[in-house]
Amino acid sequence: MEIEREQQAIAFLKQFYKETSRVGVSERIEEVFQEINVKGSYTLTLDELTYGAKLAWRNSNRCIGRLFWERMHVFDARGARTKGDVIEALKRHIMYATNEGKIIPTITIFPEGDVVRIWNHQLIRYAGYEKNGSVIGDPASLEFTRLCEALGWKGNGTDFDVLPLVFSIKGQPPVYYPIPEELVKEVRLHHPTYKSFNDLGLKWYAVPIIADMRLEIGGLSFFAAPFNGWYMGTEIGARNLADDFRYNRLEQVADQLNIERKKESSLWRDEALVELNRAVLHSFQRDGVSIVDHHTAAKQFQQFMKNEAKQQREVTGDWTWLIPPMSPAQTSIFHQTFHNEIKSPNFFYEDAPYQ
Ligand code: HEM
Ligand code: NRG
Repeated sequence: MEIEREQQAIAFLKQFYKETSRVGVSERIEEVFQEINVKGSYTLTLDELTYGAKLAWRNSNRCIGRLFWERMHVFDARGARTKGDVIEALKRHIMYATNEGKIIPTITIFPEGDVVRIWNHQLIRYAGYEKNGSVIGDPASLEFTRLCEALGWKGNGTDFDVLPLVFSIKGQPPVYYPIPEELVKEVRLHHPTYKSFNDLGLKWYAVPIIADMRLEIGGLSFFAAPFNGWYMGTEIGARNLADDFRYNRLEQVADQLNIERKKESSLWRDEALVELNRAVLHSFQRDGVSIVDHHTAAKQFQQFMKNEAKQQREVTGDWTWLIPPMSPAQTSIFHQTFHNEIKSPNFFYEDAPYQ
């Protein structure tokens, strides 16, 4: 265990010193060895932690947004000990990252190990309720919503109830904390030309903040390290609101826009998808909330690959996730192949602390 940690520490420190043109890596490695021998673990400097988090993003094979990997704000919350500390750090993250719509890619890193666990999938997400056979809200949140209710939380029962923050500190029961409304930016969906679209009453939250992945840097694990960028429009318009196992709103969109849906071959689904996705991009832009369309995102990813090639680094990728869910063959990503090797630092799935 310690040998492996030492190896990973060495590999990370070498990469960090090389890529940031620092001198003195052997001294730093010696220092880390000493620390591991005495304490069984070691502490990253703030510079190492910051660069390591950025590398974890750069190595995220499924992420199309990696062009901006060097531009992420890192909050060091390794000193968080109490419930109050955790709540303050999470609120600060939401506020700072939202930035009144001009979203700032941000990560907050809690103490090493699993002392703090965040139970939410994303810090901001909508609840889902089963009500005599049908679902209100987000079906993806059914189980987590029941858990929140078991902890004592009660939602309003709408399609868009923001779930509370839920986390635990080792040795203590989980706590929930409703996010103050003024911290949660949302965008009501309007269509640029079809005014009747507004009557669908759709909206989505501004900032996706993944909170349930483990950050690994130099053999150390940070189980609580929520991170965010901004949305790519299709995540909302082609998946969250469209999937039949999510909000499943394509039929309603088609009906509202008088798109005839008698025959599959009329491609009414595709037409409704396009209009829904136009509405998503238009509405975020209208409200000054950062968002990227999938064509632009694919071009940015191409630029990322070019930058990496220039640094003589291989870009690893997971093609099945990188291609957008709309018109994938219209992006260059579709016509390429990627080596799906998992490098470290990186983000990893973990079993939920509940179940
Ligand atoms: C996945 C876009 C920032 C790490 C994704 C996906 C998209 C995306 C479209 C696929 C999601 C899905 O299909 O569910 C973007 C955009 C960003 C951004 C537009 C804007 C800056 C970030 C940041 C990080 C990150 C800041 C981490 C520091 C990841 C990871 C995944 C992912 C780990 C895979 C998630 C999973 O396996 O469930 N990203 N991303 N991304 N992104 Fe990014
Ligand atoms: N598809 C999910 C979010 C996954 C991550 N996407 C990002 N990440 N854009 C959804 O809620 O639709 N990011 O860090 O910006």
